[in-house]
Amino acid sequence: MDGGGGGAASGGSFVMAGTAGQPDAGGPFAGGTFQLRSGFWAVAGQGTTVTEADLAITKADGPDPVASGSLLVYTIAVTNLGPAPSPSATVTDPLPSGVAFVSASPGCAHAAGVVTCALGPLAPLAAATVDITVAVPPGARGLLTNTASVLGGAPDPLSANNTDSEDTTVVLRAEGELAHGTALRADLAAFGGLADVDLYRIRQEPRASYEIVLDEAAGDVGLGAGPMLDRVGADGSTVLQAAEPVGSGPARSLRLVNATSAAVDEQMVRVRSAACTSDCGPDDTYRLRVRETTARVPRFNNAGTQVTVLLLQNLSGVPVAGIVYFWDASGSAAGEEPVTLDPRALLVLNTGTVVPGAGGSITVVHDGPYGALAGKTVALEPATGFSFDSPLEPRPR
Ligand SMILES: [Ca+2]
Ligand SMILES: [Ca+2]
Ligand SMILES: [Ca+2]
Repeated sequence: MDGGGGGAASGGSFVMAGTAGQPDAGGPFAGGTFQLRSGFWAVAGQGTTVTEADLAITKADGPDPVASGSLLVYTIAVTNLGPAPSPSATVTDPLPSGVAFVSASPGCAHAAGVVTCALGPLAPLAAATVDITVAVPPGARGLLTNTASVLGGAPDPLSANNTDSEDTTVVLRAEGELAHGTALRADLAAFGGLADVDLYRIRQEPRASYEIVLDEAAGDVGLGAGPMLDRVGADGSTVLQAAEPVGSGPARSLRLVNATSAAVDEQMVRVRSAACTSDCGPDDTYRLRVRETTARVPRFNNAGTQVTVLLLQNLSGVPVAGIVYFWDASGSAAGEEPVTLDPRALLVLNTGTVVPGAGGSITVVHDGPYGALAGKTVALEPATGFSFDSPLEPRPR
């Protein structure tokens, strides 16, 4: 049917008289209403008007891998593969649990963890793209999977391409590394209203102890239950040890003792706030200071008739537990002795009972605050009445 002349007919009703058929395909068709499909080769078929529009969605992410506590952008593209125009296209994207919505392209709205984007009409072979920016939770690690789907305003002959999933690997991000002498200030601000988690790496040398003090908590960090300071495992979340309050304020002290003969590299120190779980900002700050608390006495000697006595005094108001390590002149382990000291107590240890006949140096690791222990060794030579003192001092680093 033709509207006449050289142009294509458009609009209007056409009446097909007689019997439509395609003899070599087995026709004729029974009578009824016929519509024309578009295209150069017009095909007559029976049924409703052909308005099928095959929408297809693809989802991409960036960056991947993404660091915990940073922003992740999902890019969603919808293409109309035709043949008919799609009067509308709506993308629905339920965000992975834990992430926080930050922003999205115009036409998108966020409610209760679901982003919905109205893309408007799409002509055949036209495409539309939207970006959705989310915040990855601080302290998170693992895999995020996000599936988005599209629904068009026209019948879609192929539903398999109406959803697409994207995986994103989240790697744990540490703020930095702590070591003896570290003094830093940081905040608990995070993207998307999430609760911040600050993670710090710390290398614990063999047979060494450390104190990490968090103080000068400002803003919300100092409110309510105050800051939370923990030693955590390599996963950044398994709590191995919680800090103790210092006094009645928000200051905290975390004291680490590595009593093993191997360095511990994988553990981390974690800072969070009990008070601001959703509204922390750049004004919510704290100070972190690190001291190695391992102490050292350069000399003891139990050779011959000499006997060395170790005196340790707990200068602090808290009980202190520690281990005294004896090292021979070549630096090899010669013995060890656990010690406990009540607040302000004095301990006298005859080292001749622990490492008889040996001589060398002593180190002391303990779970007390930095500077909690004072002491010295006194080497006595009974034959001459001569004595020699060596002071306990911080281990040089
Ligand atoms: Ca489709
Ligand atoms: Ca990916
Ligand atoms: Ca932070």
